[in-house]
Amino acid sequence: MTRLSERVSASLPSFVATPAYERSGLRRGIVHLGLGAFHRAHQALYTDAAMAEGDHRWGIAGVSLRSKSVADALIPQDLLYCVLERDGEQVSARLVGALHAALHAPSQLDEVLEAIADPQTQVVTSTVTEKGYCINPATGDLDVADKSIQHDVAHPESPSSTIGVLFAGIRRRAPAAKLTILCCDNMASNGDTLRKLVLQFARLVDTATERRIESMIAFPSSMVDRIVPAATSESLDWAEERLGVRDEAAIVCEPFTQWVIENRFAGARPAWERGGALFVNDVRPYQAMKLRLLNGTHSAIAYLGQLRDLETVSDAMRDPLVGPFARRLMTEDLRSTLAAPADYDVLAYCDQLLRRFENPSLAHRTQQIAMDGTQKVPVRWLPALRATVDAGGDLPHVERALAAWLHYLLTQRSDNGSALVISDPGAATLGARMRAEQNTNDVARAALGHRSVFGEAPWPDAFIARLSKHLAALRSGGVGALLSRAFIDGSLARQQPT
Ligand code: CS2
Repeated sequence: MTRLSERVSASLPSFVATPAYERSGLRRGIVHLGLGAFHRAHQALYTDAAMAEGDHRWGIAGVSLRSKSVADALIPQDLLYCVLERDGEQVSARLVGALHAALHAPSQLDEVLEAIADPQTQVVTSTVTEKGYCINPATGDLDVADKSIQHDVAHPESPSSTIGVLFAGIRRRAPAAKLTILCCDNMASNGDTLRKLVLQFARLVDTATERRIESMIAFPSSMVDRIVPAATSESLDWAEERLGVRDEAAIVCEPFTQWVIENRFAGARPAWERGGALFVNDVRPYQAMKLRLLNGTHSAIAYLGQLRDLETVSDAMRDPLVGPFARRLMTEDLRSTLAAPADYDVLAYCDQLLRRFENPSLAHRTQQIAMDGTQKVPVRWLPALRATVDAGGDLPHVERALAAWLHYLLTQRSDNGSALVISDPGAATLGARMRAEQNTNDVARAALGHRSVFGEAPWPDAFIARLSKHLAALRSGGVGALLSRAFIDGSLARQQPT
């Protein structure tokens, strides 16, 4: 089968929209760290739209910080790839032309640092996942015990971590050159958080650069949203059938996309609003809404789904226990903890989210979302839970979801006994703490004592007792006992108008 390239792009089927600008004029204006599927299906598309009217300044130098596989897939394709948006039988597609380079930091570090230092680079964006920032999830501080941070502090010219690479690139920039660093990962106040991490790193290495970061670099926050399952051989084959060419970097994702960006840039920026991005003064209400309602529910679906051997989110949504539970977790518990952005119909937003989760054509694996829970849970569930239980209240669904996550880490088995793959570097110590205890009350206390996830402050006894009860239900009868009919029906009854 012919491989996608500039040469064959003219013969793509007519349902594939192609870049509305001349790629030969493309200049580099953005460096992106973390060239995974999410960036390629999200920010790169907005950048394509921003260049549609001939502003060629925003070509993206995409950087992979670990694996070379994305660069290897893209380079033979002249850095072109397709995004196929799929909902049921409906498909639309776009050929994306915004990439200017695909770099592999471990083998091309100098080129990466030069790209960040280049005065034409106005914006650095990042999607490196939560754990890619070497953050202590409970405090939001740089994890100075992390091996890659320790290495990069000792050898700041040859960094391997995201923070170390950012710092080394900034250090090479001309002192008066402004720059905007835009974090696009699922963390609350992600811009402020990244700024804090970079400054904490700089303080350990060189305070002159620290001062320059403080005065010359803007770190706006942003909320990003699009469900982008990892590519599989099936999704690549499916794309090939539709495209008539082989695209090793093709992405199949949902049609929905959203990007809300804090309007705080140090220099020039692409006109991402042409692709539908919304620029606002305060992104925090949008972030809280998305992180709690979408990502919070996603994580619950992921752990319950894993325990019940449900492979995808849409399988879980069809499950008679998990589906109704997910709806209530979102619309009752999590919604009650939010101050929504002005003029936002949160219930309509929830309905839309649940429909997105039901999309049967996405094959979004629960195992993918279940990854890195020790980073995700503190962002998605714990702020709401902490505020509620400290005020003497409860969040019955979130508390059950938390018990399910702990049980999943503890047993590493589904309710049917199949072995589960736990992919979370932070989970081993938490799992070991729990396994050292016998009765569920001690297990709950041991887990909540894991400070890098659950924070320093003690959790109320009443909450620990409830968590212990849920762990006991899971131990005796799995998810079926945790989400008993009586509970599901009871929470349904609570929802009825009186
Ligand atoms: C998911 C997110 O994998 C996960 O943890 O919850 O990647 C989610 O699909 C996106 O944030 C949707 O915008």
